[in-house]
Amino acid sequence: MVDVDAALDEAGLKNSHVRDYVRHWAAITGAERIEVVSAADDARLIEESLAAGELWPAGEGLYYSRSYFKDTARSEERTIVATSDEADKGTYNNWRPASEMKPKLVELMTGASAGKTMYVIPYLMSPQGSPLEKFAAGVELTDNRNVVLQMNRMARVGVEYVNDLGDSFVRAVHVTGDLPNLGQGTPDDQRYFVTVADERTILHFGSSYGGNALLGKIAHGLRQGAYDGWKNNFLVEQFMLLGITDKVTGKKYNICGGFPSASGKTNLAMTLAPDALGDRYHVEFYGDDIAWIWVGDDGKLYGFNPENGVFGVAKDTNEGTNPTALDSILPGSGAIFTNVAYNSKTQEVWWEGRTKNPPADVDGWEDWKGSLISERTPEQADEPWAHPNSRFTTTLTNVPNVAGGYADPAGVEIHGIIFGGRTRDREPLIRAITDVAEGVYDGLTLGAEATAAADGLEGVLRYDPMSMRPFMSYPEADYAQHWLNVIGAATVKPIFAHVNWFQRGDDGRFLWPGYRENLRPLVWLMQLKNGEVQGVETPVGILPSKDELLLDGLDEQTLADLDTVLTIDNARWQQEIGYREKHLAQFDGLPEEIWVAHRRVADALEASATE
Ligand code: GTP
Ligand code: SPV
Ligand code: MN
Repeated sequence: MVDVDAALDEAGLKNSHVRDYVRHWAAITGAERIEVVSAADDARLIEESLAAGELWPAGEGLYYSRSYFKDTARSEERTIVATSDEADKGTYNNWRPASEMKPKLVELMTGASAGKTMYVIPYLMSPQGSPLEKFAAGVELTDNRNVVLQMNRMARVGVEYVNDLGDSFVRAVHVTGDLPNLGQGTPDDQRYFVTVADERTILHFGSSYGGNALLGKIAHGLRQGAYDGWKNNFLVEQFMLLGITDKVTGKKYNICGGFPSASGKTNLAMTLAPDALGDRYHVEFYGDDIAWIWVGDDGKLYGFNPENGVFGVAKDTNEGTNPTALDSILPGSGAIFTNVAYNSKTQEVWWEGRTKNPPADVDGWEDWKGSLISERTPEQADEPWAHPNSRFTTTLTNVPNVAGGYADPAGVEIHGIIFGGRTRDREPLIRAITDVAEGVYDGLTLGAEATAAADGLEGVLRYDPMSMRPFMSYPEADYAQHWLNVIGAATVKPIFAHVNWFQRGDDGRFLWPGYRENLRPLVWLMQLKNGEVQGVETPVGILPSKDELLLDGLDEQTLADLDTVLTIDNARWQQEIGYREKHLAQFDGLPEEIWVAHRRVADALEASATE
């Protein structure tokens, strides 16, 4: 038997509850060695990973890794939220009884780390000293060194975060499993990604990538966090968080918001002011994927980013779309690239959209699976070099426009909450909503277009309430009520808005240039909140009039397309109302206030159609 106590003593891990937990799982998983890690171990672990061939150099202080090709960062169909109360069963949380799932996971994990090191990662998913800190501490146990390196970048890691906490930490156990033999995506899939929410225990088996393996981020930072928030009066959301400073007035506004995965949270949070507005506005980055939000003693709404790093989508990241992201992964940053293309001779990395065309000289280039590009058959010529969900991992301190106060335990005041999907028609550039119930209703009916034909009908959304569908941990009706309660308790209310950067013309082109230009509608929203502009009332919210948007520097085509992106297609909206009704009807016991908001919007659309 491995000497757990010796390893814990050596690391100064004194919390007896943590020690019992490590001992318990060391016995189950059968790990051969125990190693407690802290952020200070990163350089040594990097060297070990390079020597072991788990990581490759990708320039000075930059690293490259590959996940097993059948592994996925997230697997909704294998993800379960378990509790001991069937009333916790919702539409999207794949609820199962804890009594059924725990023995299953123990069985899968038994002996599954034999011969491996079990790393003990004490972590914190919040700035230190925050009022929500007691919900943010956890200890991940993992048998995978790369997971440690990822956690070191994405969370605050060290024994100091858990030594004085007693029993209030999340138990997060990750066992990789025998990746080539897990039947990923087949009828005998062996994987399970379980959050036992009422026991604050996370048990993930069968992956070593992304949210399936870095348990601080998604499993704790979102699923467990949301469940804890429900019971303790705060909100936990898949939201980006940014600050906009008006350099002329000196006023600062903070906006958070949810966009379904891969719909542009990272891009928006890292955005720079467009050149024409750069003298007036400055944008600061707080977070790109998660926000924890609460009402302070002064009645204002506050939020922080619980993460310490960015796990960003590589695809389409370039000087035009996201120069900030490129600056955050420069040599010396310690960034890790996963599943992009790699040149084993020059140690360069590349992904689709990094440059218009892939490198012309394919010598040394390997695709994300490690196959040489030069050996591709003509049929393989069109396959992407990088996986579409390839990512870069870098710490917040590397993000050039990270806000000075990003780690402030007091958080920042939230002035606006936005929702944004991917919709090729109907959704205007921005529509503001001042009523809280209508704002919550709008979040609940957020969605992104079904992409694959099999996913659904043209024009029908895959609804993704508040962008939390894959992370929902309790029933949607309770979730809606919880939102009404928390925001209702704020004496200074945020303004809501729905945004859409993805409307397309008949020829398929994007009608709005997006990216840096997205600052323009956000500035308008804050001006509306301040009463500096009036906007135009419509049945679905207040839209900017054309002359209210700051238009300096936009091209002719964009100016012409504004007529489309700033109008409401009433017939299309009425059709959408029908789809929404079915969507909301899935949630038993939805608060009446949400239905009232829905009917108010539906009636207003009908009235304006017959005007
Ligand atoms: P997760 O990390 O998966 O939660 O996703 P995310 O919401 O952070 O997504 P991300 O920012 O990585 O989304 C990237 C995708 O959205 C890329 O394909 C971008 O090119 C595209 N995108 C982002 N902003 C815009 C925009 O303003 N306009 C257009 N047309 N595309 C955009
Ligand atoms: C997402 O898929 O929304 C992510 C990446 O942010 S992962 O952590 O892998 O879930
Ligand atoms: Mn995400």
